Amino acid sequence: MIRRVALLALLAPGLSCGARTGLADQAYEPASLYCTDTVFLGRPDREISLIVGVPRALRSLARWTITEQVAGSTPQIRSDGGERAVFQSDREGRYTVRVTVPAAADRDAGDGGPTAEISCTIAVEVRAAGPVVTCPADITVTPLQPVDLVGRSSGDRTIRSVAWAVDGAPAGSARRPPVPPDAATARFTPDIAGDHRLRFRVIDADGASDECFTIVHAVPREGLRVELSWDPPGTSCPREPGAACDSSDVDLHLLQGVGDPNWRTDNDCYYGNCTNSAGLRWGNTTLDDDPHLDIDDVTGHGPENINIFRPSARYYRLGVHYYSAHGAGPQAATLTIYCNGPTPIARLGPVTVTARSTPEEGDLWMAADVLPLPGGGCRVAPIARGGGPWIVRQTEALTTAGPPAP
Ligand SMILES: [Ca+2]
Ligand SMILES: [Ca+2]
Repeated sequence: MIRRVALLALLAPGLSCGARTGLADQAYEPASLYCTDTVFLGRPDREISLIVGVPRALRSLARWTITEQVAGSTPQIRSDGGERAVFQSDREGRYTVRVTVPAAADRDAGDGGPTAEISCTIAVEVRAAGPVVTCPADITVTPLQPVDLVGRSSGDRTIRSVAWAVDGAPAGSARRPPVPPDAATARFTPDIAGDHRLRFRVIDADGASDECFTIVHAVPREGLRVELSWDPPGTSCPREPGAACDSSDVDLHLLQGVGDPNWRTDNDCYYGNCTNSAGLRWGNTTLDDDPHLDIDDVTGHGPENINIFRPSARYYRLGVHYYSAHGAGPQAATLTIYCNGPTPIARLGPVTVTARSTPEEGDLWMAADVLPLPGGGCRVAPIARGGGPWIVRQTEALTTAGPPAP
């Protein structure tokens, strides 16, 4: 809204004092000033342009002054006498700026009598802007491939905290946050395949906050990838202590060949032989068809992953062994199987396994036989007995033939 300050009342004394006798034959220009009611918004220590309406004949005569200011502030205003001025202040709050002009252009032509002036005021609100954050673009990597993240933020106030966190993750992920979790620059490692949604959040000294998200797509490239997790995922000890925390140790096994009791031999990829860089040598002389166990999780709930980049065209058998409870009870194990792609071919479980006094007495769940297909993909044949999962004690699996090939 525009407010017109028409000051005929102020003009009257000027007219009556005879100050403009030199221009007696010239029509008087009505002096008027336009000040907006709209509050001008600025930010601390940043210039803001102010404008009012000044009659053309007075445009070099405007006087801009700050009449109300925030305690302790040092506002500044700069003008060349025209209808525009530049304002800046260092503190948040409300300021009043007065613009004053002579009542008419010929004010100095008179007899030294009192000079009539007109003025109006405008309001300026200086307000700090809260943080605005920017996240890195979404990115696609393979599982366990680290991603360097840089979150950016801008704002007027001091930043009190920044944090990276896992906002969403595939089922079975341990949801470990980027490292360090309290810095703008951090590194994240997706522990399993799927979409990991990361949140970057910034809070300033005034409590204002902003957040943004980056999705890390972890897409497996292996011809066969098996992920094992057990309940409840993401509560490994001692990294994330809590009520649900325990250090149960369940192990993933991948057997080449089906039917023979070859568990815990070099026909079985497991923690005892499959984690180091040398690994096992299966198939032909190339490394592509050799198995690898990414992680042996001994203090919580997985995941454990076994991969073969280019598996052979033969059956592999998947086993889950509850090695040691470490004081925890039975665990519900889940397997997720990928073959040449981002989408799981199969999910098996959850199946409850139990640990006993020795690892050899612990449950071994013979979960499924998997046949990689020549054109990519796999055939997954879950193993069942009596309508339920096929579970034996490990000692039995080591000495007797297992279920037959599909
Ligand atoms: Ca383990
Ligand atoms: Ca090989």
